[in-house]
Amino acid sequence: MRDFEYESPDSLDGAIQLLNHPQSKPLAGGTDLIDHLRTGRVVADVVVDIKKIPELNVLEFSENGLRLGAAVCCHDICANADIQANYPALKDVCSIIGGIQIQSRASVGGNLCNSGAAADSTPALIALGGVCHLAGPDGERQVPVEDFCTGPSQNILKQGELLKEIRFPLPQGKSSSHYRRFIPRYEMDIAVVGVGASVELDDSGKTITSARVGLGAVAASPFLAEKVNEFLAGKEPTEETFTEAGNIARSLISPIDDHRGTREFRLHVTGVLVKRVLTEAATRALSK
Ligand SMILES: Cc1cc2nc3c(=O)[nH]c(=O)nc-3n(C[C@@H](O)[C@@H](O)[C@H](O)COP(=O)(O)OP(=O)(O)OC[C@H]3O[C@@H](n4cnc5c(N)ncnc54)[C@H](O)[C@@H]3O)c2cc1C
Repeated sequence: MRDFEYESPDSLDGAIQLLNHPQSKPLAGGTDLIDHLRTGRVVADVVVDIKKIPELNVLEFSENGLRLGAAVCCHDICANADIQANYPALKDVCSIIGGIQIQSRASVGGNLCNSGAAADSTPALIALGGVCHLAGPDGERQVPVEDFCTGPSQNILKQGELLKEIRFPLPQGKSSSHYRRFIPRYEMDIAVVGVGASVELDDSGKTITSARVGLGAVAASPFLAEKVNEFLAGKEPTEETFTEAGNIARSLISPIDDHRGTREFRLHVTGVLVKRVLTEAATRALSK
């Protein structure tokens, strides 16, 4: 591994100043970055540890929704009772990223900023309506999670800019969410398909008021399946509805062939997973 300077600022402004250096990189849990530095995929003269910055460690639930600091690790997310009750898709995803050691370091912010096509958290963040709050030399800006990734390992972050936190709206009424992926092994593998969904039902539980489906590993970046969302609004939460939602999802994806699965396999699995994830999200919502 090439030598680099290690900095560990305790303020957001301090980190932004250090990151204005063209060969600098933020380090959260380091579960992607250290490997990329070691293998030369990423080259940095300065590595800026962001774990000590208070704004990036916020984990706050209120009537305004959830504020999730970009550096909060998966383990702390899983252990949070408000997240378990109100944003179960977030718990679903954080409990399957790596094992306990990885979850104790890895952040959802890092997972999103690494911007892998098969990153597990991104479809769940999209389904939950997450909004990225970015901070950089030119000030702060906000962007929905579905507009953050622009291609494999690419995103909208500018030099010196950090993902500060992700905010999620407060779930309304009878609503819930779920994330599930297909992997060839039971654990510790990369998603062949990943699906996140949130579903809101009316008071009777017989009509879907709104739904959001995020799809991962089936296109260059995870994306919001808007046609599926449009189809679901106003429908009954039945097996037929969710089967058709899966069929529509199939028509939106552009999967690749690789050693984990063929294009045809991914097309098939996407339909199956969309149906199962929506069914589970609706079942959870009905129990509210
Ligand atoms: C054994 C193992 C198993 C894994 N299993 C899974 C899995 O099942 N599913 C899955 O999706 N991933 C998996 N991963 C990858 C997962 O651990 C990472 O994607 C992790 O979530 C990244 O978070 P981090 O805090 O470690 O980020 P880091 O590695 O510190 O950073 C990742 C990238 O994001 C940038 N970055 C980090 N934070 C910010 C920020 N706030 N603002 C701007 N840029 C930032 C860094 O510069 C770097 O480019 C696994 C990794 C390992 C080693």
